[in-house]
Amino acid sequence: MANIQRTLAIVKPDAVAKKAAGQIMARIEESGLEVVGLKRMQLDEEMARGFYAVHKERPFFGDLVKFMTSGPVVVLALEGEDAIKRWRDLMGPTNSNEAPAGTMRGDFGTDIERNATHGSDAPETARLELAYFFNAGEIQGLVEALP
Ligand code: 3AN
Repeated sequence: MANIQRTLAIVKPDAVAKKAAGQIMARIEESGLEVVGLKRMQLDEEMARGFYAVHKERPFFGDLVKFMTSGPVVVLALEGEDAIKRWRDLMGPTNSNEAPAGTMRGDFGTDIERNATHGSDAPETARLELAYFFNAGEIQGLVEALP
């Protein structure tokens, strides 16, 4: 049975600054995933802290917030069969130093912090993360029944 999902992708400030957002979107579309929501925005500290709240006790939290607010991001809602895993596979591992060529993090990132892209890791986080950035009506999904 088809497992159509939505997931949140973020083109992080490093990749936007490198003008890689278009290439990243092209690769998403070539992979067969659909971009069903899209906005470019500057995160403020409150937005970034809230988004990464699960990491707030981690030693890298302050740096992460600083990086994510260092310039504009492009936030995307993706839809397709197994979209969550497919987008994470396209991104590659968290650490860009370990990410193979051909992956987003391998090709456009620098290290574990400046790693070019974000992707939700599970259906529940995808729902929460999409709702964090998109209002009702800002996602034009192909599949009616999805939240
Ligand atoms: P992923 O984004 O691959 O799911 P998480 O959820 O473990 O990875 O981490 C969230 C973000 O926090 C990462 N994308 C990365 O930017 C940052 N991060 C994770 N671990 C570290 C670390 N050890 N040092 C600096 N930044 C980190």
